Amino acid sequence: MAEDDGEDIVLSELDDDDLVQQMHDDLYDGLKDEIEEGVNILLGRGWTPYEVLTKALVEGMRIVGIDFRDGILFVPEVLMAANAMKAGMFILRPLLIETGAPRVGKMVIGTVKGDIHDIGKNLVSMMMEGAGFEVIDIGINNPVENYLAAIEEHQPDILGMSALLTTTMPYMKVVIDTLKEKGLRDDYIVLVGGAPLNEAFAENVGADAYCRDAAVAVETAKQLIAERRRSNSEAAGQ
Ligand code: B12
Repeated sequence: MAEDDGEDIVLSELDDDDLVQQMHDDLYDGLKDEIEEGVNILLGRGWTPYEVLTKALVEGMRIVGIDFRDGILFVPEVLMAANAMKAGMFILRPLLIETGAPRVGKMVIGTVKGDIHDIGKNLVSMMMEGAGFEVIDIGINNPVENYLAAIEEHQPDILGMSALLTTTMPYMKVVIDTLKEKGLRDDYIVLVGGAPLNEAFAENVGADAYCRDAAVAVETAKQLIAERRRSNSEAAGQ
């Protein structure tokens, strides 16, 4: 995006604001090494992993998304940006997770059939792990059978589904309806997310909640698990 005037930019010499700005440009240009370097510099300056994630990476990806939508960027460029973003997330992941918190619950998460977007899902996984959840990530392009196999094997508290396409989001209903048919729906808290979704959609497909971002996902997960445990113990006490 931003043209430099031929001179090499030394990232470590930029102040925080300029560095974050430069990282948005570097993410846009799919410069993986520069993103890794920028992440490390900000961490070295005392930024929290969460701040680096949201202000440098997620915000940069938001800008990429706008130009993709407007036909200024195309799939190959967005893939490069996504790779750079993932490289940054790779550095942050262990730092976000290293809370030593006791496991507060378990989640199985995956992107639905036909959909290969996974950055948002990965972010949710990281933030949930950081909040003390055990997360089993079953990846992308999951047919209903994969969700069923994973919940049977791992017995999670939460099933999370991600979709970024208007053509794939209806598949969430297929999964939830299958759970209902098998009498399993009430055994799990079902959370759904992805840019094209909203609360009305979540209600419509029979999910427990829609979460607009990873931070909301953590809060919602904690709240719904607490509610569920409370009502289970009340039921047991009666
Ligand atoms: C990166 C990207 C790609 C990359 C994906 C790389 C990857 N590994 O993920 C590539 C280049 C492969 C790609 C391909 C395509 N893409 Co694309 N892509 C995007 C883009 C620019 C960014 C998505 C992203 O990563 N956002 C950043 C993350 C952090 O945000 P997020 O995903 O929304 O996740 C957050 C929340 O939604 C929520 N959340 C997400 N999942 C979940 C799950 C749970 C359980 C919870 C609780 C919360 C939650 O929390 C997350 C973190 O805060 C979006 C634009 C956009 N604005 O979304 C288009 C976009 C989604 N893509 C689009 C399209 C059309 C496509 C293609 C069809 C293009 C093509 N012609 O081939 C293909 C489809 C491939 C497929 N079958 O899936 C359209 C969809 C339009 C529509 N109405 O359906 C969009 C909206 C762009 C646009 N405006 O045109 N894409």
